[in-house]
Amino acid sequence: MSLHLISHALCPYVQRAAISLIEKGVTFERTDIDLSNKPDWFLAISPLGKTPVLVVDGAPIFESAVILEYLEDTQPHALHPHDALDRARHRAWIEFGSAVLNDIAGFYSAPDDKALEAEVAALRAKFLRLDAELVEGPWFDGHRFSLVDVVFGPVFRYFDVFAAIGEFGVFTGLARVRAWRHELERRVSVKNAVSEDYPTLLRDFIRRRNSYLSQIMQTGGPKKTVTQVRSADRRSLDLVLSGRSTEPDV
Ligand SMILES: N[C@@H](CCC(=O)N[C@@H](CS)C(=O)NCC(=O)O)C(=O)O
Repeated sequence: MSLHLISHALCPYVQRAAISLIEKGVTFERTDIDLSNKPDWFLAISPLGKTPVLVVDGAPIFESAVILEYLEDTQPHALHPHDALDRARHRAWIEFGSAVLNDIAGFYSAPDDKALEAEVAALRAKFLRLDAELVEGPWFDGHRFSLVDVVFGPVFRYFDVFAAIGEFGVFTGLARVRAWRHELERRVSVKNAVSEDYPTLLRDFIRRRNSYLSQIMQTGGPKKTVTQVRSADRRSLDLVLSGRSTEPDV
């Protein structure tokens, strides 16, 4: 069987497929395309004009969640739980991961400080939910690396670049999420799902957005924004957290 992943260097949905393929030890070819100048051959096989597409023996499959399911159906080293109810729960959290990616896009595209604060609050609310969901590490499902981990590897990767731009307080005090993030950034499959120049490419991409985050990149960290976010967030934080971290993070 020949597997060819049609990819974009920064796309988090592509990374899902790449991480799964690496975890499963499957050989695959990968071709990056320019999404601002989509080749005709790509448009011919991608009905929504989006990456990823996985071409299986010449047959294209689109939508990352579907690609992940296909790889579960056909390749070794299951990343989904065996039990149907557990699988349903994992699928739901994969969907949640896509909602987090939408908030991340909102964050780096926010036109002004108010919009950025709203996106930080939305992200933080989602990670608070996740923190409550995580029970024992190192992975989402305890000792078993699963597709939910596959999906959150690319999510957390964004925040390594955001952290170099400013302190946004998204993960402050969320000990379980932070521990999970730390494990995921060290996982070989997660690391190898992007090229070494990913941080540079992402910074260039953010700079070109002409968003509030692009401005912060040029003028320095958003100290005022963080203070405002923290005070707005304090009540929900106090309800949820038993310990408080003062470490700077994103
Ligand atoms: N629901 C899709 C989302 C894929 C997606 O949004 N891909 C982006 C890049 S990360 C894309 O190709 N965007 C190009 C466009 O929308 O024109 C999936 O899970 O595969």
